[in-house]
Order: sequence, then structure tokens, then C-alpha cells
Amino acid sequence: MDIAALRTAHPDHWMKATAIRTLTLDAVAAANSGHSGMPMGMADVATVLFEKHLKFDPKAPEWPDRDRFILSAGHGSMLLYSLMYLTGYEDMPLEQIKDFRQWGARTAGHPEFGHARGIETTTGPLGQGIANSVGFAIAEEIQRATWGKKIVDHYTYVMAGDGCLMEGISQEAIALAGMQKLSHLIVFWDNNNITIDGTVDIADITNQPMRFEASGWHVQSIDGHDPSAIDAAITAAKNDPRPSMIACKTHIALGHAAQDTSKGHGALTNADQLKAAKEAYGAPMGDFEVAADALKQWAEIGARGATANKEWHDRFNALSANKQAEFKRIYAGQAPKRLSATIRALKKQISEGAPSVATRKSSEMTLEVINPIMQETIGGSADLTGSNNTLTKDMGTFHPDTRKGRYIYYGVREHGMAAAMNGMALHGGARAYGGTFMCFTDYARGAMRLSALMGVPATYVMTHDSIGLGEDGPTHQPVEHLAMLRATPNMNVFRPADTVETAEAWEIALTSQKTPSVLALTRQNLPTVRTEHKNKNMVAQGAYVLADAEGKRQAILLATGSEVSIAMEARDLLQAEGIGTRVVSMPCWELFEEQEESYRKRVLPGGPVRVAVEAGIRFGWDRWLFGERGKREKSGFVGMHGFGASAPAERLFEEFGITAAATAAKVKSLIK
Ligand SMILES: Cc1ncc(C[n+]2csc(CCOP(=O)(O)OP(=O)(O)O)c2C)c(N)n1
Repeated sequence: MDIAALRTAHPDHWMKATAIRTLTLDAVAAANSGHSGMPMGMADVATVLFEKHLKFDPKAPEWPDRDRFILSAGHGSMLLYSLMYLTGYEDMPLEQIKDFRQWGARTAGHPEFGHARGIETTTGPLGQGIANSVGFAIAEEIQRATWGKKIVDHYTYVMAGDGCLMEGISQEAIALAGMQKLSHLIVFWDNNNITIDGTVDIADITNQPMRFEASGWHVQSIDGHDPSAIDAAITAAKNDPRPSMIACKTHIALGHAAQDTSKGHGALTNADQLKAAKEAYGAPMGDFEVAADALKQWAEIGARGATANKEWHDRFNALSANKQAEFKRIYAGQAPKRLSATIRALKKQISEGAPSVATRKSSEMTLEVINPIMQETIGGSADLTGSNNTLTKDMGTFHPDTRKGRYIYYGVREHGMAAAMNGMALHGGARAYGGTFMCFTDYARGAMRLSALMGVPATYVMTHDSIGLGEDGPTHQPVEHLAMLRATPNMNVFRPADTVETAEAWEIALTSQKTPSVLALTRQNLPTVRTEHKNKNMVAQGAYVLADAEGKRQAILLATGSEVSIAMEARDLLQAEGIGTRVVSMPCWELFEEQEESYRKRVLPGGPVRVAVEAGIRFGWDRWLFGERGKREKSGFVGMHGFGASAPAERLFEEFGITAAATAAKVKSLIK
């Protein structure tokens, strides 16, 4: 690559792009770890984007109508951090760049949402960013249709590398975006033909432009180091009614001895080579030094957005007071005041009528009353709408012709759905929920983990939550999934026992600010166990006494979801024999863990035998069985010990011994 020719062709541009390159080299060298090559290769694209197109105001990183910049190739984090520093984000002073990858710094190894205002999403697990961006773009489309272009009209720009495009999730995202004609989504592919193991062709010969075209995208191929070509391509992309992919032919680690090699992907720390690269750039500066002229020009770019921001606020202030308040409410992620009264009314009606319904149906009944009062909900399912019961009458379908619709047919794309839900929530003004069979949380897991890590309050509607789904058999019957989800930090896993608990779980999910929720719901009908109406949200305590022992308390049955009614039957059997038995419903372990010790002690006092009943594996239950004042020799577990089987549900519960009789027998064997 002729660096001298690049320098002379566009000297001003070169100087600004150089600032990104040298800051990256210096930060990675100081940290002695990181990834230099990607920022060095994509610095030209980033410079043109930020200088000529991106609508942003570093002084107002949360301005709702800003363009979103998503660094899907998160290992190139120094690209983002350099841009934030150079354009004047308050959370990104030079000290943060110097502290790259150190304890307590905002400049984590990979960009992390919440560390510095201006980081739109957490990236690093390749493919997540591009899949998030589909959610960002969907949220923008819906809000533009709802609020009008004066209030919502922005683009989502993504930088993705070969790795992002190799990940399977990218296909889910690309296909969905193409079908939905997300015209405000623009992806730059860092086409440098390098990954960690070598050149891309040792593992992949996909024709990426053809792949995107096949999914309905507008595609351009350019020299990613030519500022005029980059500028023209972005303009063309903005004007096309399809999502756009711009294949940017770049050189990884441009201008460094490691250029165009897989060595250039990682940390370039050799001092002599670093010096030589800076000299080639015409910027032989000291560590972290940037030419004064470059700093000035970057600062001007950063300052430019203030006008657009102010003009937007003028337009926003011209809205009616009600509209302004509503917009602010949804962007603050606050539920409407009516929500809790609405949930209470539903609970009362259910407790009185005591219907026998599947909790997936209970969830639908809840959504039927919630969705009309929360226009910010965006629901969907990965091709299991009729099974997940996620669609309600009022929502309308999101489609290229019906942009106000709030229901998304994600297709058979669980991972893409979960990542899009993260994107919608991060975009702001949207509460995303999506459904699939609980067994396929495995397929969505990569993005679900990021919901938890980022603190995104997405809601996962996971139906068919046990062997209770019956004939579809062990491929579809989750057994270890509750344990896996409960092991995930910052994730509320709800397994409600009936419609009342389901409504309560939804209320918590929809008022959550920083924690995602999983609703584990049944396919099979369950009796109403909460037949006595209480205004209080009992699920909020995580676990509570559903039925207390009559007479001397000798046993406590702990159960969740569909097994709560089994525990209640077992209680009847035991009480009939004079064995005082308490039933504790435990719809959400995480919330119970948060309760005061005194409350937990009241629910789970020491002394009685404890038996847990859950149609999943035991993993995790020991905390409640012989932690919390329990005793190993006085505790037992009724549940699954391996995979399920294909048969009608009643037969499976019989065969796997998850019955009232088996539970009662277990209790009696433990009472000596
Ligand atoms: C899901 C996932 N798998 C693996 C990795 C580890 N990893 C980080 S970067 C990378 C190679 C990416 O290649 P490319 O996107 O071409 O980036 P470039 O070499 O151009 O910087 C890999 C395998 C990761 N971050 N995420």
C-alpha cells in the first residue's frame, strides 16, 4: 500500500484518520494487549462517517434522534474510544485512553454499554452488534411511523468484520433486515481478508456482496481508504430504500510492518515498528500525542451536532404537553401508572373465576390487557406465535407496508430475535419481548447473556417449559435450562404457577429497568392456585407461603410452575395423614434471594423436612433444600434426573415420578 500517496491525496483527511491510528497503537502498546489492526484499517471509513454523515452530539450522548454507531467488530474498541475522545465525549478524556483495558477504566477490552455514555451496545462476541443493529433499525422505523420524521429520523451505522459475517447470527440478522427493508440500516464490512488464524479463505469463500444481495440488500464495493469513495457510498446508501452494505476493501494494520497479515489483527507493541508506522504516517509524535490541527478539526466535527440537537429540541418542544410526557416516559423506560391497577383487576377476575389454563395462555391474557396501555411494547416470536401466545389483537404486524405494527414475525431465528430485542431496548422508547420454546433458549443464549450483562430489560417468553409439553419428546423438553438461566447473573427467571402469578411476573418484567426476564411457561393447562385475591404482587418476593401447614408443621414443599399444583395435591395427601405440610411457591429465586433474611426465614424456617418439586434437574436446588437452615438428611428432590421422553404429558409425569403420591412418599421417607 502506498502510504505516501494516501497522505498526499487527502492531507486533511489523512491527518484526522492518523489520529485514530496512532491513539490505537499507543493505547494497545501501553496496555500490552488489545487489537490494533482493525481500527488502523477502518480509520478512513470512520473519519468520513463522523465528519460528513453521522448525526451526533457528544454533549448529549442520549439525544433520542442521534444516529447510532455500532462497532460490531468489538475487538476494535480503540476505534470507538479514539473517536469518542477526539470528538469530545465527556466520559472519554485522554486519561481513559491511557488507561485502556485497566481496572476501573471505561475503556474496557471490548466496548461495554453503560461504561461510557456514547457506547450504544456491548460488542465483542462477534455477530452480536450487527444483529443488535436490526433491532435498533426496527425501533427507529416504528417510532418514525408513530411520531413522524420531525421527531424520529436517524440511521444506524454498523462496522462489521469478517468474523461478524461468518457467525451464524449474522445470517439471521441480514435476512430479517432485508425482508423488512430497513432502509436506515447501513453496514460497513471491513473487507480485509484477515482473521486470527490467517486469511479468510482458509475457512470461508462466501461471496459476501452476493449473499447480502440475495437477502434483499443494496450493496456497494469500494476502496475503504478512499475518502471520496466512502463519502459517495454513504450518500448512495442513505438514498436507497433497502438496507445497505458497503464492502470496504481495507488493509488491516495499514502502514505497519504487520499490515495485511493475521499478526496485524492483535496487539502491535513492538516499539521500533510502532515508531516506523508513525513516521510513515507523517506523525512522528510522542505517546498519545495528536497534532494540534487534527485535534482542532476533530473538535469541530464533535461540536457540529449541537445545532441539529437544538433544532430537534425545538421541534420536540412544539409537541403537545401530553405527547412530550409520553415520549419522555417511554424513553425513561417507565411503565404507565395504569399498569398496576390493570394487573390487579386481571388478578381479581382470575382468582374469582379460577380458570384452568396453560400459563402460556395466561401470558396472552395478561398481554391482552397490557399491550393496549403500553404502546412501547414490541412483541414477536421465532415462528411459534400460536404456541407462544405472544400476539395480541391490538398490535398490528411490523412489515414494510405497516410500519406502525408492533408485532414481529422473526422467522425461525431465535438468536437473531434475542439480539434484535437487545437492540430495540438499547435504542430507547421500546420494550421488547419475544417468544420461542424454552428448549431453544440454547439458540438464543449468546444474546440473552448480553441482555443480562448490559442490564437490558428484555422479556423472554419461553413456553413449553418441561416434559409437560408431552409428545414432542426430549428434543423439545427442557430439563437443564432453568438451572442454566438461574446461573446467569442479573437475570430474573420466573416460573409462574398459574395466571395470577403470570400476571404478577409480567408486571415485574415490564417495570424492570436493568434486568432481563425469562418467563418459563407451560403448554399444559394448570389449575388456578391463587384463588384468594391479594392486591399485593406476591411474585415480587420471589417465594411465598401459598398454603400453610395445619397442625404441627412437619414438612415444607417447595415448588415452581406446573409443579405447584402437584405440591398442593401432595399437601392434601399428607394433611389427610396428619402430617402438617406447608407449600411454598417459588416463582423467582433471584427475587427471593434479594429478600431480607427475616422474610426468608419466615418462609423457610429450620426444622421441617423439605422437598422440592420441579420438572427440571436438581442443580441449584440444594441452596434451598439444605442451605437456608435446611438439613441434607431431611431434604429431598422430586424432578428430572436425565432427559425426558416422547409420550402424553400425564404419562411422563407418572413415569418420571413427578406426582403428588411420589412427593408425599418422599416426605414420609424423610420424617423419621
Ligand atoms: C463469538 C466470537 N468468537 C470468537 C471470538 C474471538 N475473536 C475475536 S476477533 C476474531 C477474528 C475476527 O476476524 P475479523 O472480524 O476479520 O477481524 P479483523 O481480523 O479484521 O480485526 C476472533 C475469532 C469472538 N470475539 N467472538
